[in-house]
Amino acid sequence: MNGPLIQARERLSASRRVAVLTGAGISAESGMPTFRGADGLWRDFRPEQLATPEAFSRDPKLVWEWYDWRRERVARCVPNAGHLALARLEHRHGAVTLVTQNVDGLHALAGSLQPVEMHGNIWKARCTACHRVAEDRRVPIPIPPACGICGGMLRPHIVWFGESLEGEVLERAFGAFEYCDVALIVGTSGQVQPAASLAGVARQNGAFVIEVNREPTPHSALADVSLMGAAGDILPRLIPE
Ligand code: BV8
Ligand code: ZN
Repeated sequence: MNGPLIQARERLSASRRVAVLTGAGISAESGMPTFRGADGLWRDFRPEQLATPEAFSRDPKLVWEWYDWRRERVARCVPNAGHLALARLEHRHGAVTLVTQNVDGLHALAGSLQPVEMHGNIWKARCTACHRVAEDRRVPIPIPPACGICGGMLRPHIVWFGESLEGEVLERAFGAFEYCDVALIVGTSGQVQPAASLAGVARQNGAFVIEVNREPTPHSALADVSLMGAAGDILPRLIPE
């Protein structure tokens, strides 16, 4: 482990531009269940069943109950050493773009300046009528919540399966991985598109790819260095205080 970790640390400190992609694994040590782990979110439902516009139009109450349950869990979570190490990298390095698939807001809480939240944010709600987006931190949230402006029904401001990501988000995310010289992929199973394509984009542009995960993933084949272990343990050694 030490060889690859030292190699990764040296590459990171010598890099000009770093692109980071995180997934649910970086929040696991904060107490958030991952999507596809054994304690996955709402075991009896698969995210693909609930996190869809069809599920919401069919049963908005059930979908809001799921998000209310997750918001209540997220509200009790604090950033862990992995989130803090990435925030340290941003403040120390200056040219870091952090892209996350997570909707829990923990990177911002850890001090990351402008995390690119590819799939939205669980603390934001969007009106299905006037499309106004606002932060809403009520826990529990009245179900279904109504827009304060027009009374329309609110939905989570989150990208569901089958929904396109915002253009500006895609530009920032793909731009970061196209031009980075080091890509750091942390705590993601690499199942969900288009996030799962970012590491390959970095590889194609000749970047040095570092993976941090508890287990091998599809990213491991294209990583220059695959550091197996918990993000909260590895990242502080990769980005020491
Ligand atoms: C889109 C919001 C255009 C919801 C989420 C190509 C082929 C097949 C299907 C598709 C395709 N292209 C598009 C699709 C459809 C779909 C898709 O990819 N489906 C998958 C399931 C195959 N993609 C989309 O619909 C996307 N939209 O492409 O628009 C379009 C439109 C229509 C039709 C086609 C294309 C939108 C995707 C966004 C979905 N929304 N989240 C919510 O959160 O409520 S995705 C959801 O999965 C979460 O955001 C989550 O972050 C994300 C990815 O999961 P991971 O983060 O990787 O989490 P996971 O549990 O899987 O893995 C955790 C990892 O951590 C593991 O590897 C584990 O080992 C590791 N780990 C655990 N503990 C630790 C750790 N590592 C380190 N330390 C630890 N302590
Ligand atoms: Zn409205």
